[in-house]
Amino acid sequence: MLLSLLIACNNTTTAKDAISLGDTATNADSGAGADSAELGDSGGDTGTPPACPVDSDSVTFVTDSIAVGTSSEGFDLDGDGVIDNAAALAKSLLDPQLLDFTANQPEVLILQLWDLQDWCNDAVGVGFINGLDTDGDPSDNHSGSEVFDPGADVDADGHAVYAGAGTIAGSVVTGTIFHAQLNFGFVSIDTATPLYLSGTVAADGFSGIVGTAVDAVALGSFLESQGLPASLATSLADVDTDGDGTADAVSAAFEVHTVTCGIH
Ligand SMILES: [Ca+2]
Ligand SMILES: [Ca+2]
Ligand SMILES: [Ca+2]
Repeated sequence: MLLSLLIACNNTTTAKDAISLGDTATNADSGAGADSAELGDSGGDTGTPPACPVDSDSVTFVTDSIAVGTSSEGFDLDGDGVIDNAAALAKSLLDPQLLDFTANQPEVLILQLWDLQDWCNDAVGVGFINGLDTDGDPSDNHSGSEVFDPGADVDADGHAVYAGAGTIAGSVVTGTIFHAQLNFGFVSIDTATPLYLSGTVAADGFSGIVGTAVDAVALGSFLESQGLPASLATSLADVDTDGDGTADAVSAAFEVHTVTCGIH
């Protein structure tokens, strides 16, 4: 299970701690408090303090594994105190599509962090980049050294245009990306809520949960393009983004694992 990796610097952080952060402000507070206590324990227990220092304008990680999260994994997108992950109901249908996407397609999902000085305690910029594998060979995409074309998804500073703010505390990273467009080849889907992430991060990558909601109509078009029924999206809709009393977006959370990569 990916979440078993949520132990690098904070060896008592549980999956629930890491993913129940619909209220990001509250979660960031509690995470920071717990981490300051645990870091000393971690070092004493293992005798190997985490490698915290880093000084990098930006780091980029490519997704090498993505699967739909379970119904208990995700974020509270509508503020009612309950995790929202309607896509969990379609996990068995969607996971094979995601596996094929990750293994075989030239489009890649890249997580970027910047203004990064300390792997264990820092405020950072976070963003998502739809990258393109330009060598026609997907077999080296997860080698740790592949370089992808970020296209128009980075600004003049080389930072993701789909950006937000994040916090690293005890190597647990939480972040909010205010809006993103996710490119699955010939179909792009805009997020209908912010995109949240929570997991562990270190020099070799991020591992954790990424969650958001997408417009039900747009998702229906995407499903149709994949040979799946468009009506599935309507039936899964659970988030009312415009406040008219009718759910119009589908919440979705994913278990994401990444490895290092470059962009040019
Ligand atoms: Ca909720
Ligand atoms: Ca490649
Ligand atoms: Ca609505």
